[in-house]
Amino acid sequence: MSGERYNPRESEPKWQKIWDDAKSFVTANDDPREPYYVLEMFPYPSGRIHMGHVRNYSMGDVVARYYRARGRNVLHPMGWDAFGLPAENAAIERKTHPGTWTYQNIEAMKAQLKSMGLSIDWTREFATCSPEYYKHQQALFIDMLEAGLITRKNSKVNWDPVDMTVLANEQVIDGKGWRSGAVVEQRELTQWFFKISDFAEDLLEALDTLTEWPEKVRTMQRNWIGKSEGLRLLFELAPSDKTDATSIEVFTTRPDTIFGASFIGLSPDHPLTTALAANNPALAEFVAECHRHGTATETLEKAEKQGFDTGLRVKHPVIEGETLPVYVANFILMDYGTGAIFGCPAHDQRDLDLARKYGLSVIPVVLPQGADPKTFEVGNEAYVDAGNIFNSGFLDGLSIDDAKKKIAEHFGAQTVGGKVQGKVEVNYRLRDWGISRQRYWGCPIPVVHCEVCGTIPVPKKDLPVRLPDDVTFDKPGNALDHHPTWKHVHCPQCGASARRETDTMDTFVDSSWYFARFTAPQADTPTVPAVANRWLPVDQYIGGVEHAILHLLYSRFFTRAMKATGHVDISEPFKGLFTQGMVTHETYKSQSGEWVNPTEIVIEANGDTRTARDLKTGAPISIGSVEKMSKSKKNVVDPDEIVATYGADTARWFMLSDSPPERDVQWTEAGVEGASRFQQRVWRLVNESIEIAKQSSETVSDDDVNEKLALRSDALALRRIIHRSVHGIAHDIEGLRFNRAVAQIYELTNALTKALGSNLGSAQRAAIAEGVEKLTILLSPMMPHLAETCWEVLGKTGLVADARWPDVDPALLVDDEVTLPIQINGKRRAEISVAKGLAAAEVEQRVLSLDEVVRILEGKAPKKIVVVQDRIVNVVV
Ligand code: ANZ
Ligand code: ZN
Repeated sequence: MSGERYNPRESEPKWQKIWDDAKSFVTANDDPREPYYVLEMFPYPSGRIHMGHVRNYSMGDVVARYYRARGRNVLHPMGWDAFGLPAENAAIERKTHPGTWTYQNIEAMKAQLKSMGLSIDWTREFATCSPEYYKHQQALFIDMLEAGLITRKNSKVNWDPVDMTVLANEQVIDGKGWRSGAVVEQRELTQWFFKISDFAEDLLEALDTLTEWPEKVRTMQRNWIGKSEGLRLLFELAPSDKTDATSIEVFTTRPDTIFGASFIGLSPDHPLTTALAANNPALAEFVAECHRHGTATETLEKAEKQGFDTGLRVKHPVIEGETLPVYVANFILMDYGTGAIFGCPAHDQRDLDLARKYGLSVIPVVLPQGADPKTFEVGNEAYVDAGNIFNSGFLDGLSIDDAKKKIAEHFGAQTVGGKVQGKVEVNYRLRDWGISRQRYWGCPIPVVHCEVCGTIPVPKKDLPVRLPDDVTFDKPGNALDHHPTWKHVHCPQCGASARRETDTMDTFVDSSWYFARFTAPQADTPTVPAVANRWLPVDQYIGGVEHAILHLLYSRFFTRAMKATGHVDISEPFKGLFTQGMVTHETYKSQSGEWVNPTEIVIEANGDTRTARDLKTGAPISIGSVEKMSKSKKNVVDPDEIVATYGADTARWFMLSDSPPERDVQWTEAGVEGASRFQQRVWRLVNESIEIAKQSSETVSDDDVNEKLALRSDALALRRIIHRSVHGIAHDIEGLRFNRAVAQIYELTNALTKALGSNLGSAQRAAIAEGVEKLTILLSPMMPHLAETCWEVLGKTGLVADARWPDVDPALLVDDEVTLPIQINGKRRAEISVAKGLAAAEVEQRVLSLDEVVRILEGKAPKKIVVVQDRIVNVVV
């Protein structure tokens, strides 16, 4: 055996089957041990796993296996985020059912995940597209509807008139549908909304309690919720024949800049705009043009600022006798604040862009520290930072904050048209979550529209509202709506003919509570609250930072909504969050500029320069930059091929070893080969230690090893390394510093390899036996298959997957060596380094064998030796 190379292709499937048969990773809810819940963001079943998945799941698996070894009852489930548009598109292309495509992909990807040897409890697996799952989601919807957490309201949507569907903001590109290329229209549709904005303050405040989340994610959520405090102000309209309105109400967070106001801006959807446009075709055309460009905040931010002068004017509220023009501007949203602003170009970039375009005045009123008030000007960049107020009458000289207070008091004492001015208002950027999608492949919204009774939830006993199987995708739009019979039902309340809701839920709903369902995936209620409360919150959630905002915020909202409806008793779903970096790879291009896959080339290294050639033709290939693996750049590596070539353990090891987990990791051939060589090194080490291990290991307990070793300092030194590794690796895994844990395993392996040799004393043999056994356990979270094989050849009983994490002898962690001066007859003659706390007898013995001491003693025995522990050695001759 010992001469043979380790063969992962043989060993990996073998252990996977043994784990399966032994139900090693099946978790019982009634296990009395302390629970630990680790979860990786579940995948969308696109068809194949990619290296990003390999990295994500390797990390989660290390955590899961580690906490199992620590004696925790670990929940580590897996499922499929299985609804969504790609399945419908595939169905259209391949003329199959979206479900067929989805379940085929699940099967393929599950086989891939299994080949990675992940310690997953597959008995808890589910796909969100199965009626067994979405039936409970429908029940949750009904509970939330009854609890007032859901509303139905009109809302503007991006409508693609060719595909006949609503588009998400991200699907509108330059005002056109991403698939059809058709000019997108704005339509008012009645849609279902989750009232997430009711929770804005709570979602914001509770971020402070999420101390195990990355700060950057908390910041992103804070910004998304976007709390701002400001004032509502009324601007009195100068009399005009164009409108009967007497004032315009604006929302501002910067009332301190009021002396710098140079216009009033209205949203294209402001009621006053609509009223004016009715009699003004040019304005109507301007509004229509704004609508064509979509209302996504990002789109608006990027779009060129456009305005339309309505000809109306308002009175300046603080400058006697002055008036300001009223513009309609494309960047003002109707659903924020009041849908109207006062523009202060000097201190707001959007206002400045508009002012420059239409020649409006730009009056700076905030003076940067140290700037000269006589010469300070604003060019094409608004000044948005701190300073003192100037050009502002009674506000001059104040800081921004003091000016805000003063102007609020000033307005608070005024009325315009009978209304008190200056109402303090808190606003949130967070909007209610619109979940209606006009798509087939999603969770049906369980309501019925009855002309008599209105909108009636489907009775729970009738759930699930199943998707019909006999659908066609030959027409654009929603296949549910086209279905000849599905939507025609009787009203659950009065029995009259009624219409089923044909919208389905946003797929983000599916992923907003799956972590709770995993705790009792077969229950006939959405959760079993007692069980869910025991497992939740998830101790460690791991996934991509691309989900930092929506998915995590929706899940946080949903957990609160589930609490309000009695399904869980917690508010925060994820106690610890970790966002891993991406997997990158070099890019390659042919002479003609086409991307080339890494498998189609050979690389030659010549000193520091590397060149690439086409594997088949020998044509030169240029080596490009390192980028995130993506199909479009062809710089992807297929996990299946890696597993087939090197084995899963090697792939896992490399993914964990090369970079800190929050950073990007670059996949390289050299790196994966290094990981593979390390695997063989461990294997050789273990094989060479088999005899030693078998002789000593079973009889060695920590206590008697210490005794036996007391006299053998290199054995002791090795034991220190072993115990420090056990301790340090645990610490690094708990802190998710996998690359550092890996580095320590390298060190331990080196130390053990070095210790092997001939003429080993019994203490050394015991230490090596101990070290190899512990190394196997330390290795098992990362290279679980290799670890099992080592465990087996070492003659250990059971599975290493069930082995306890080794105990640490704290005495062995005190690593410091001390250097003791040696005085002979009161004169310092030599020194010796020994482990701190080393027994006097051992120190004495080692001192007496030192060359210098031997020389001075000239063969005589000393009269006396005094060892002051850790301080000094006095020898009297
Ligand atoms: C005057 C002003 C002067 C403003 C200045 C800013 C800078 P936050 O902080 O994000 O809440 N605003 C108000 N309602 C708006 C709407 N519906 N659409 C677009 N912009 C709107 O932003 C509040 C500021 O954004 C408000 O303060 C208002 O412009 C603008 F030097 O008022 B400000
Ligand atoms: Zn009815």
